[in-house]
Amino acid sequence: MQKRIALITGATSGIGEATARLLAANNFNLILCGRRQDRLDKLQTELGKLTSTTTLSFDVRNQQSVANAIASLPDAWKGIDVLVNNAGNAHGLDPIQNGSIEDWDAMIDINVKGLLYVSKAVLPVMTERKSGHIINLGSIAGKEVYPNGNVYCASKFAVDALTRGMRIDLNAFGIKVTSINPGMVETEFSVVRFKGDKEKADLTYKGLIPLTGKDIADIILYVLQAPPHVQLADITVFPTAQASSTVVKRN
Ligand code: NDP
Ligand code: 8X3
Repeated sequence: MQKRIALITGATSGIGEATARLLAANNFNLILCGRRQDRLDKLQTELGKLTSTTTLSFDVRNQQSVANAIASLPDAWKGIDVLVNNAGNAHGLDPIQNGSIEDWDAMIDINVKGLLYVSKAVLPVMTERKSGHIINLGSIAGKEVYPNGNVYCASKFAVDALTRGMRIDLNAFGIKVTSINPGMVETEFSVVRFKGDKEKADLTYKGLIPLTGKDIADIILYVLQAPPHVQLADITVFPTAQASSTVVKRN
């Protein structure tokens, strides 16, 4: 079977990195993206033993960098079959009246505009070939608002709306669009949210078994291995200990 080309944003950590590892072992060639070139290099060295890989380092907030990076791909890499729009983070967890403008800008610019910029750069090849698959990392935060989640939730509600909009607009081109909406996944997510405070980050997962990046990667692989006529639209996944954003059973 011919290998498909998958471009993964946010491949330097967490869900994106786990997805890269799993897809490398399952018949995909990979375009690994992130800002931290050292991590991209390390991952490329590791996964290069399993499949063909290339790396692109850009900040999804910068539209010109996104467009330039994707345009710079050699011809052999231009036929992207799968786009995993995964890059994103929460910045802060504050009541709206105390929120930082810098955090708000980061979340809207990365989680919403960044996803749009990358999609805009990749879509021409998919619409031209009338095939492709876009997987957007949403969140339970895009389905329910929780205390102090305000702007992060808004950014993920936007991802939910964009996923639905993409599915409608790209229907005529035979392009599949899937959103995956996890609850708590232990990655660098909370360390970023709490600005490097690892102790505070660890409290998020205290007394429960959270999901791992690999759990989400398994779902992504399942979605990508569905037969051509099957389009998984929307998957919400929790750790067993979690029932909603706010209902969590801890030991
Ligand atoms: P991590 O912090 O572990 O990974 C985030 C990734 O996004 C990194 O690879 C980072 O790469 C990349 N990234 C962040 N900002 C930028 C930027 N400006 N430009 C380019 N890349 C960027 O978090 P997760 O793996 O948990 O998060 C991945 C996705 O899953 C996010 O969209 C998140 O919202 C979503 N999610 C996470 C959940 C969780 O509980 N962890 C639950 C639900 C959804 P680099 O810093 O090298 O640029
Ligand atoms: C990440 C999950 O619950 O912290 O999107 O919003 S949560």
